[in-house]
Amino acid sequence: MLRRLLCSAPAAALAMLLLGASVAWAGMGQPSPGEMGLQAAASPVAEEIHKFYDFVNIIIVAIAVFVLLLLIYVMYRFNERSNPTPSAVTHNTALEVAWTVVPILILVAIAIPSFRLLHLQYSYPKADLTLKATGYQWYWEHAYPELGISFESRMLDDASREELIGQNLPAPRNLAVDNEVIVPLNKTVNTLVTAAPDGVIHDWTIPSFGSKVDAVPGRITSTWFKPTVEGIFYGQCSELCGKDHAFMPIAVRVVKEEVFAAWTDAMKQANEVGKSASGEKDKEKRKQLLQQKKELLEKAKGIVRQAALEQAGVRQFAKTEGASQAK
Ligand SMILES: [Cu+2]
Repeated sequence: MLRRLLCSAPAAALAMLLLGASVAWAGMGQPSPGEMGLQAAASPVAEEIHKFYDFVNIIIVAIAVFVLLLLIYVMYRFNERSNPTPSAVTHNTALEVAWTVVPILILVAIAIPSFRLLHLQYSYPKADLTLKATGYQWYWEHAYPELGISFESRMLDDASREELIGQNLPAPRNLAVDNEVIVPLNKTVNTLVTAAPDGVIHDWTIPSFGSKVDAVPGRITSTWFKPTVEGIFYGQCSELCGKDHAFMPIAVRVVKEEVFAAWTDAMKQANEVGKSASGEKDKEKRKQLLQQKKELLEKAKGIVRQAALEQAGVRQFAKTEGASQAK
């Protein structure tokens, strides 16, 4: 009960106002225990979402407090004891105009920043990189059409997570995946999202980027983000899609530009070698090429692992410093 009370939006907003920070209680890139509010922002769109959320919360709290005070006043001033002969007035034109016009003005005040935010989300800036996410039952495929790279991302089972945790790499339950999406820091990424033609609707979401868009079979939808913080950012399929809906997380790792370049190089090479392996008729040679491909993929994984280790030492889960960094 107390928790529900604490989690109500006006209470949360009041708490935020008192604390002077909107994101202090939430982690960045993933949910944190006892979290209130939104996950910390790591992209321009997410920052604007936070500002809008705070703004609307202030209005909600003001209205709730106003109505509460009014009710208390009426209860004391107009109860039977203090006001034995009630007034017979039924109309007051000025008051009626006011209680119609004031809510309209409040709605207009909310609409203006709301449309501005919507415009920001749907006015795609020039992209530095295109990512394509395809939802399957029940995993994601991620591709970089310009670079000729593509791979599947599946949720890690407990044994694989334990292994990573043993190497001091964070691998949260129901969020960690085998192949993370790698993107460079401070670059605009346009994400094209779709689902398997014979599949169902999914939704590609990363809360800290303010990115959320349905993956619809036979259609391409899109969302953009420009990550402003290094690290790992998790999301989950956000459209009820079937029995394993809860087990198709999305993980995006933001790395330095040079790390991204090294990773794409290895992935591209692996791709080329893989192609020549499938065209190779000589069995022995093909085996060699496939081995080479495996080594290149391992190299790419190693680059990601190295970046992950460095990032894990730096920050970021449920810390206020992550939030101030994002501002
Ligand atoms: Cu799904």
